[in-house]
Amino acid sequence: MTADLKGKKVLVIGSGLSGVGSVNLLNKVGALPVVLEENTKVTENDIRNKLKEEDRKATKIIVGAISDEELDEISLTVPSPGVPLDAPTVMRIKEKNIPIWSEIELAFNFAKGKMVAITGTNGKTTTTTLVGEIMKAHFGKAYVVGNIGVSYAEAALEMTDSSVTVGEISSFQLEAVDNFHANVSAILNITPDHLNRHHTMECYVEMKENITHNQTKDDTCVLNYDNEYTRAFGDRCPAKVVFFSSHEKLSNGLFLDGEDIFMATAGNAMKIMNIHDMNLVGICNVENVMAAIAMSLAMDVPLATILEVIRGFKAVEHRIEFVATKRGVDYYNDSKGTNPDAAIQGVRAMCKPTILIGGGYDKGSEYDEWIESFGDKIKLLVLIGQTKEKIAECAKKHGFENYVFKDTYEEALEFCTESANPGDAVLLSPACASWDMFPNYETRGKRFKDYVNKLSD
Ligand code: UMA
Repeated sequence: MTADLKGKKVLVIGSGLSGVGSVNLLNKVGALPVVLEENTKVTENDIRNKLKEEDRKATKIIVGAISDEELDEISLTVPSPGVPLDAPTVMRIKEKNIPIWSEIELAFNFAKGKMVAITGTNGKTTTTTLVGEIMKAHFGKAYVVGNIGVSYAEAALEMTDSSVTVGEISSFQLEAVDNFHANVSAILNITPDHLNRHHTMECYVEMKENITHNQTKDDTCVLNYDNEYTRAFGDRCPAKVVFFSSHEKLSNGLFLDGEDIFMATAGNAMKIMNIHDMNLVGICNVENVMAAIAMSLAMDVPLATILEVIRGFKAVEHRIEFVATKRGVDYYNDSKGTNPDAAIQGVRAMCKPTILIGGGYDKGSEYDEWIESFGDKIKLLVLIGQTKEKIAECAKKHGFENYVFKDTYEEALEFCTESANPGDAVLLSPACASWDMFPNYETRGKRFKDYVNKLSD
């Protein structure tokens, strides 16, 4: 524990997962949390209900704007990851020289044990989950936190000196770090993303490289040799670098040769597994697995344990579940993506041009963030169900016009198959519940799988 916030007023901006977790930690360490929610559609009552029961009384809630007088009483600010550091409120905070910590900085200051931190444009969630499973197999328990949808702050105070934490860390979370220090880190890949937030590719790359903040040669950073940004970072990286490559035989690090993964030290390569021994498909998953092996070895987990976990690691049914490759097209069933947040994870897991099936029962969700997550990845959106017009309106608002409406599920599936080219992916990740057309999401997912499995090769 490196910070004493007892009796200090700490401003938490945002009342989402990260804000709720930060408030919980702050209350427990005797700080006086103030939540600022700038979305005026949300009521004070909504926020109070989202907070943990024990935090409701002691937390001051402000909806809308914070006054200068109120700001003058603040000792520290913790903006949620979704709050840009050039947002007007944050600019006022900077002018007043009030320190700013991201949620992971707040959490790290109170956390204990070892930290494995994973970033990258794609593959973070799968890799974090896999490394989490490997750590659990070896150490008995591991905290899996961060961008994966679990607040690091909320878990931090439970940790002990022997804890192991695996964090999926986004570029947003790395914007305001100071003491944050991972024992083992990884940058899986960097391709253009979130440029509206970071403005330039240089800034985005710099934020990703911040995962090595405070690392020294006693620490390890796992980097992708095939990616121009991460390969170049190898020369400047403050930690000991372990590269992985799916394209080149390395003399040090992990690489793919044919269908086998090798581990090389000083030019001596040893085969460690065949890619058919894992249940994950696609070259990006081979890369994720190589990165996971490198990180786990750096955490001193025996290779045999690592390989055993990888062999048994499967996507959960209906959750970004790989179904089959038919005529060069990969089909994924994410029927469990029943809300925009979950469906964002589905989009993020894709590493090929993707045709997406969306829409379903109207739960009154907002689809803006989901549409924004499409980037260049989603080439076509096939809309079904009650929400199709609402989603189309939202897509248009965000400049995404490549959508079609289909009246039945079968028509949607057939249209996807006709429209996909070899090298594409088709993803069912509707961002909506299924109840307008199906009894449940399992039925929706099963019918997708049945359809795909009957397609000829
Ligand atoms: N808000 C303000 N002012 C602003 C901006 C937002 O008050 O200027 C308020 C919003 O009205 C809302 C709240 O802040 O009430 C939302 O905060 P948030 O967007 O940070 O969302 P959280 O629910 O706290 O979730 C965040 C991460 N969200 C983002 O980075 C956008 C989650 O990652 C993460 O799982 C969670 O913390 C726990 O750590 C999601 C994500 O989309 C999955 N991440 C991006 C990605 O993966 O591409 C980076």
